[in-house]
Amino acid sequence: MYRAGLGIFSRTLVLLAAAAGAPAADAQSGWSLINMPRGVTNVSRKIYGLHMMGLWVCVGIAVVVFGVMIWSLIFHRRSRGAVADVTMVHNTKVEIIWTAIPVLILVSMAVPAANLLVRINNNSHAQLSIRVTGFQWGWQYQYVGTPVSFVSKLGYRSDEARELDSGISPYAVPHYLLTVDHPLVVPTGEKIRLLVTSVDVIHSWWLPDFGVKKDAIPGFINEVSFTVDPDKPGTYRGQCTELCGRDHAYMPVVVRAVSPAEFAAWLKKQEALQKQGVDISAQQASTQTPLASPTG
Ligand SMILES: [Cu+2]
Repeated sequence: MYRAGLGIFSRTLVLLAAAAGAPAADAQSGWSLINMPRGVTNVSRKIYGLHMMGLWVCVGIAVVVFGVMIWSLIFHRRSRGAVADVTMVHNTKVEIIWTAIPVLILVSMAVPAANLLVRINNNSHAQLSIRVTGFQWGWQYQYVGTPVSFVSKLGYRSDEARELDSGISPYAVPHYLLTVDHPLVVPTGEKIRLLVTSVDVIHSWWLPDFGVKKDAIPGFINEVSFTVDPDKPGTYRGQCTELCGRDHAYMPVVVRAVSPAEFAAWLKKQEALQKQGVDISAQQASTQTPLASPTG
């Protein structure tokens, strides 16, 4: 019997063990496994940079504060004959200094953070718009201005393995709970705008490698955009990140980024299928067998 919770717990342990033992050879190994990913978009790298800057500022503050504290505890303790120095109590000069320094630190972090927020929210000049609709439990993608629309649900193998008493080890399923039957396909190097909404409860479309996380709220359309690096085609995986009910853990987000030429060919094929009245969502995608599939 395999339970999802247990699987995730042991997977986390394996990741932590790998992180502690393995050298940081690339972005997806060693200590970087417990950090956020650098990602494959300009925005995701800027978010990563901001996060690292924040981390090092915190480390610096911790070293200084705990250093002074530990030094005081050891060298100025009462058993050593230390007597409390009260000259600093209600000392205006000292109070100005220890107010001004944190303010300066906060402002120096807030300026780049605000700049990045403005940049993240710039959804203008998108080359392609896709409507993303969350539902219990999956995603519907509709390519605006085309008849192409399909539903993306948990991959067949993951779905089978997650059943109680399925007898299938999650370890035997590649990308367990992170595969779908029909991934979203986007071109690299082009600005994609997502119009995110929901038809039932609040979901959230999250793709860490793109630096994208947007709530899908019924009755609202939220905008978000991203541009995948032209030299980074591939399959990227995320999840719904708003607790949305029983199967919240079983509605992953999978995006396949391909070259613009490959995308144009794919879109043309989907349009032709749709015109013939073929239900793309009902088709058995090649992703159902993720072992050998390049689309997975
Ligand atoms: Cu959800």
